[in-house]
Amino acid sequence: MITLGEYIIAKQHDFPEASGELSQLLGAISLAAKVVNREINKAGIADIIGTTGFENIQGEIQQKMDLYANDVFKSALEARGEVCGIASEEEEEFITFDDERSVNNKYIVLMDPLDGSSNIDVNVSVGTIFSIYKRISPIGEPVILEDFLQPGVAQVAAGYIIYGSSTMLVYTTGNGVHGFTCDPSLGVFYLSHENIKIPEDGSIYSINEGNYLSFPEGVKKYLKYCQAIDKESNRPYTSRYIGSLVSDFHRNLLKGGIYIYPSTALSPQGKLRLLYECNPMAFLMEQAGGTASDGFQRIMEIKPSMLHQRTSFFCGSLNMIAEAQEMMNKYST
Ligand code: AHM
Ligand code: MG
Repeated sequence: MITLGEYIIAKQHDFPEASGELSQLLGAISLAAKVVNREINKAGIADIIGTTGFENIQGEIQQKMDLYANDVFKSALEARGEVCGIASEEEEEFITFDDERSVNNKYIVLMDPLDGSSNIDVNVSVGTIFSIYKRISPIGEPVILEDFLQPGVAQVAAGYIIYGSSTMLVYTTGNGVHGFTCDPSLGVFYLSHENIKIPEDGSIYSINEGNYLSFPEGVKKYLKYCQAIDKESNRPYTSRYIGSLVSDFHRNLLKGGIYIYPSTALSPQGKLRLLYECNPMAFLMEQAGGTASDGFQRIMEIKPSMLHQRTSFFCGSLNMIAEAQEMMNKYST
């Protein structure tokens, strides 16, 4: 049984310049995950389900657990003293850690502390997503917006925690994707899924089909392709949509599949956020042998201009994304 901490130390040669910093940083993230997990597990009997009555910067109703998770991850990252700033879905502006130790750090973290949080009220799996970059501003000075607006290709690490039937932490530092399952009796993450690879041909498609009428023509055509009967390519595919990105992504990663959140009437730029939802998932997906695009171009090459920027998101098995992109190019340009 190899723990997360042991594994990171054993793999430190993958990431020599970070030496102990990355293990400290992932240690802070895994500690915060255990605290959030403990609260989620008792959601029905503690006063933590439901909304706060407030909206976040993106006009979305904040759940009590959104704010709780945000505070837990923020405090854990600040206390560990390995990052110089963070950005979060729940915070309008990025946060600078400018005490003497933090200002000399190299790394920043972007996160969605609790993705899919409205699902907690109905006991459905949710997740935390994180993305780690090296700052581009000089060490010793406070972080600046440009540190957070780097394209996904500059990520040094990314991952998620899924609070599901078991709690898992899955991460990459650019050398494969590795998954750890939490033993709840010990509160320890053990290596359970080393070097995860997504099948090149999947047979699951995940999309909120209720928005069908306002999907781009290319997406409509692709959905009809998924539903067509063709023995050779194993169609019709199976439709699975949880409405919790981490859960939909995790299932498709293990089984093979495609996740699509395209532009819709309600979300003309797409719903998901580039910096702390799509980029980290794209990095993981590419490392697992899959791919991620906005329908036309690689997600990780998009140059962000805003912290809370949204994008269309197509993510999953190589050949499924290729087919969907072909339809986009043919019908939606
Ligand atoms: P959130 O960050 O506010 O929780 O929103 C992101 C979530 C994703 O987890 C999920 O894939 C998507 O929104 C579901 O959206 P919809 O309900 O429109 O299908
Ligand atoms: Mg989210």
